[in-house]
Amino acid sequence: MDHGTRRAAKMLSDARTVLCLTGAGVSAESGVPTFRDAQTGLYANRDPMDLASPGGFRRDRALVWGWYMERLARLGEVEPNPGHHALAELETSVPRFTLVTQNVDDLHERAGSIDVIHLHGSIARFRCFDCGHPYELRPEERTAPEPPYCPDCGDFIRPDVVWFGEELPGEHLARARQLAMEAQVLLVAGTSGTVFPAAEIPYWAKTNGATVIDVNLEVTPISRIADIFLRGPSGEVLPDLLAAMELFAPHESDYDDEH
Ligand code: BV8
Ligand code: ZN
Repeated sequence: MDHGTRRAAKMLSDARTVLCLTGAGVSAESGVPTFRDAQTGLYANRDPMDLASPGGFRRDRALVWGWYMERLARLGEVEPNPGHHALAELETSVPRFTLVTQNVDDLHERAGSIDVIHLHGSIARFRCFDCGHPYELRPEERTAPEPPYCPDCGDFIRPDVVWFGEELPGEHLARARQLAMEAQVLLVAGTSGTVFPAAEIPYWAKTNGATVIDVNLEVTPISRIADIFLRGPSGEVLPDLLAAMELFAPHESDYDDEH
């Protein structure tokens, strides 16, 4: 086991409050392409930042709707990976553990994570663009070329995600900020730290004196401020981290000696 993993495991074992921030890199190993991965086919030369925006939807709702329906269909074919499962298990061994994610998939929940904050919404939820009326998509509407209409006001139905230029859900961001200010350890995994305000979380944690552990394939602005940078795929590094924590877990024998 490398020194960084051992140090990170010790910090996590000793911590009572841990906040975990994940990005698209955690879902990448389940086969969900990250936001920046080359868009495929029809979307190959489209800027995801434009597709994931109100203007993009208003300009070409059929194109944006098709992109989301394709991503939603792909989500139905993938499973949580060992990185998701490791985080779900970590939640059971840390007294206060919350997972805040930028991801719009449900893989953390499917792996068993309970206290999950979705900063950017959910690709499997829908609402009216104008009046916000929640909408249950019918199966046949998933393959329709255009989004359905809102039964209340007649505007178009859209994915209940936060698009670029749109505000994040205030209560989720406020809770994430509060937890970042209280956390003893912030564990970051699979994010480039380039999308704001989610990318502020590591800086809030640092301000509060938290130990920041970053798990990524590449060096990012977060790695640079992290106390421990564990380079590697989250699907391997996170389970290794969990296994390493066993070294510091109180064992029966520890108690026997005392009694
Ligand atoms: C807002 C939902 C303002 C849609 C997404 C400063 C402050 C506030 C805003 C801004 C600001 N500066 C700029 C802005 C505007 C903008 C922004 O941040 N732009 C950036 C690009 C410069 N922010 C916004 O517009 C936000 N809104 O602040 O509004 C406002 C204020 C008042 C009133 C009105 C408005 C809204 C941002 C939310 C956008 N929506 N998702 C959808 O998914 O369809 S963000 C989207 O990008 C995804 O959620 C994703 O998480 C995120 C990042 O993209 P990815 O690259 O895919 O993922 P990530 O960055 O996490 O990178 C992948 C990483 O994983 C890489 O580092 C890679 O190395 C690593 N990796 C890959 N494989 C693995 C791995 N690591 C480990 N293991 C592996 N196997
Ligand atoms: Zn409506």
